[in-house]
Amino acid sequence: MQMTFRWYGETDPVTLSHIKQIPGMQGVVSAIYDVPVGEVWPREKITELKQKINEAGLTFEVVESVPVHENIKLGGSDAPRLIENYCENVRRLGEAGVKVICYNFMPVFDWLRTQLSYELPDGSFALSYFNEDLLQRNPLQSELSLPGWDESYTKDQLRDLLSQYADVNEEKLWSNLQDFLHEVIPVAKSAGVKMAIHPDDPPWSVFGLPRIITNAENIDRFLRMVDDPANGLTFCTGSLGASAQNDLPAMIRRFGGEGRIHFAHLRNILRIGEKQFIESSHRTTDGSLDMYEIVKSLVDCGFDGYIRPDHGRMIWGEQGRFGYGLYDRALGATYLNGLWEAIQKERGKTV
Ligand SMILES: [Mn+2]
Repeated sequence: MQMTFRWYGETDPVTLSHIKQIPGMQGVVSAIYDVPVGEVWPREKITELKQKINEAGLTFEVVESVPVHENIKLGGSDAPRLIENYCENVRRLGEAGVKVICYNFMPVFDWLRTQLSYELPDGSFALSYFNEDLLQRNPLQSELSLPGWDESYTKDQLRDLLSQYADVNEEKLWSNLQDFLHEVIPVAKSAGVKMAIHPDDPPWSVFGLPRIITNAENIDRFLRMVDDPANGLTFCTGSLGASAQNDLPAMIRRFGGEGRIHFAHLRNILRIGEKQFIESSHRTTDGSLDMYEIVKSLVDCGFDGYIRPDHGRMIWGEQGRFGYGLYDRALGATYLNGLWEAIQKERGKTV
């Protein structure tokens, strides 16, 4: 296992030297943020980013994310050109030593929350999701954007995009995903890169849009579409765990056992009813997910990929990018390292 931390580049209030000071931190997960979605990333930008991270004593082997252009998800007429650009990015990242690319195939919206600063009883602030609040919102009335998104839209762009999705049901989205995988996976394979799809967050339909990477059955269907280790998963516990139907340790044993989990986002959430949750601290007793069982399942299937503590709360007065502050994510990494060491030693393995 390699412990990593997401970093948003020079504009991120969290610095590389702070990240390096977190015990056991080996690498940074980042991306090129100033090239429009669908375009090819210049080699110099990739090299410069890698150099900066390496100079801080950290590796750069995971990219999160190379976003998939909406016209690929829509199956638009320019999808072949956009997929070719995507393949070129995969080749260039492979040349730069990147081993895993995280991406998602969620229409229009990336992860969605209804509150970015939900105050917990201890005075810390967390991201939260209440479906009732979402249903009361009309995405066309307010400009929706979240700090973790790769793209945000103006009202006009959003209206246009949502109308284009009117004909895209789940089966159509599956078929567009298949077209994407058929082109991208062989390129990834020869570039020495493993593609790792991020599950839909939350794992249900929002604003009537289809969402398909949501449960074990659908993940199995996804893996079979191109049955190759280069076609794998980012196992995000907070996303999949928002649905009580998902048995996360069982899913890890099943898909990790097949060598298809390349990257894990480990965080806890507190489910407080159907389609309602708060992003709690990482500790098992603070949320609904058994983090011990989750880490144990990863150890037991011989997981040797990358892990990162996912979102954290805002604590100790920190101001910054919601979900991506330094302190609580650093505590999360330390907790996960502790679980990892204990379970490895319990199994008679070295850490
Ligand atoms: Mn995640």
